[in-house]
Amino acid sequence: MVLDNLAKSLRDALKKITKSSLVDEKLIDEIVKEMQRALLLSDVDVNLTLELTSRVERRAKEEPVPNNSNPRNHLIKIIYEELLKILGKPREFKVKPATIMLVGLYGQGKTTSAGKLAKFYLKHGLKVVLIAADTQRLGAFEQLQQVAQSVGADFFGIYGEKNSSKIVKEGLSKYKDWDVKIIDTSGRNAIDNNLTKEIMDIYEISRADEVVLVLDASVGQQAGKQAKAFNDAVKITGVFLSKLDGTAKGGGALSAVASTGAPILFIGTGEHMDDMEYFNPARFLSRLLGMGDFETLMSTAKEMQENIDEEAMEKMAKGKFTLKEMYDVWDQMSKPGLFKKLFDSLPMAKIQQKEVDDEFFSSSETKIKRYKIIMDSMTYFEMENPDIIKGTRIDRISRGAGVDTSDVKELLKDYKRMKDMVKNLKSNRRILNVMKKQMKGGLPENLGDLGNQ
Ligand SMILES: Nc1nc2c(ncn2[C@@H]2O[C@H](COP(=O)(O)OP(=O)(O)OP(=O)(O)O)[C@@H](O)[C@H]2O)c(=O)[nH]1
Ligand SMILES: [Mg+2]
Repeated sequence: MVLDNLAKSLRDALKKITKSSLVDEKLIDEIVKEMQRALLLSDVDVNLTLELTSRVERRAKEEPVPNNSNPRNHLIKIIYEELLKILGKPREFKVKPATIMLVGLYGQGKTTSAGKLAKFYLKHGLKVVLIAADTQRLGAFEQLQQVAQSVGADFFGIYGEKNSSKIVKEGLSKYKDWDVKIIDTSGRNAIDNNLTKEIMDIYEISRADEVVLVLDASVGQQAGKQAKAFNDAVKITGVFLSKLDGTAKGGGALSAVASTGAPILFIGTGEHMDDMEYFNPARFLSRLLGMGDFETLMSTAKEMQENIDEEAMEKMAKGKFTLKEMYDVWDQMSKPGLFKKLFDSLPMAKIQQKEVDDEFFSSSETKIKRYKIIMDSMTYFEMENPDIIKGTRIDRISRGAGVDTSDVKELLKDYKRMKDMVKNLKSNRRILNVMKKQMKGGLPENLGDLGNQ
């Protein structure tokens, strides 16, 4: 995980709180000191650190503990809220067709991040082209070409061409029907007029939807100065904070960039093309503190109560999940969007979501009808024991239902996927139960309960 040291120190502090028998001034002072140490070591600005910790101290000592909480949970909540403030506000980011310019100084990670973004969009099923508009760096053309190849994106460049605007113009015209165009631009040693002009020219031509500044997090709070300078010069729409994996100064970089008001959109967490995350401050902080996906859990618990058919879920979460249950579930699934909503709202399900495409959830009426017909051709025993449905049984069932054997196989495949999701649902159920219990106390009493799931 990124920011290992900071995470460990903050988690230790929180553990100390949960283990203490009493929240008194001595404990608050100790916690405040530990937080200061941890934040300063992570290169967070001294003033920012002192402001943050004095707010924690004042609130912890002065604010009355709400009736529905207890002193320990209240202190943890204050720490969470104050840390969240220094991470900035999330900017809504939708995966949709876009032209994106990546800008930044030499070696910040522009080309690598361009590849990561391309892969991210490709995974969402969009058509992506990478445009090589870096005319400064020797070998920039080949490097981006290689990156494009490795992620499976299209590539456009004009070898030897020094006019970046010309490259962008031709690239955008040739690939105008592509969903996402990502432009890798030239770096410089520092922001100067040449760089500003080049960026502005490319912006004029491309009318880019996003001008994303790529910043190397290993410079710590200095990243904030760069963000401000770029924002003043060319108006960026967001920041891609790269190399957060390899630095102890990440806290400084994150907080300093956030304090400029430029939203951090993505973080780079390694050299590989998958090492990128969309940055959501609350989610990031919850994970850092080992609270599980706290925000999501909170909203999930609420949504569960509002939207989810508890009874159906209860049934699924208990006991086995055979084709019989699946048959019942199809009725639920025919309500548009219900299942997707259910799985979307479960934090752990996100892991699986990648494998669960929309098509699966929006299963058309015809598919459901076909599945029901197929299941009608099965024996009761087969419905209860789907694992035995192989070879000749598949032949018999498909003949009986008047469908192709591949339809039966497809049904079995969907069943397996659902079964896996239900398994997942059970572990989520555990988390939600912990949540429900703890919600009365404001925050999870025992962080380990959530952090380790
Ligand atoms: N550990 C780690 N390394 C990264 C990350 N992003 C980029 N790098 C590495 O940083 C180095 C520079 O990355 P590039 O993508 O070439 O940077 P650039 O901004 O395009 O550089 P120029 O084209 O020279 O201006 C490479 O060795 C990358 O592998 C990251 O998130 N984590
Ligand atoms: Mg480059």
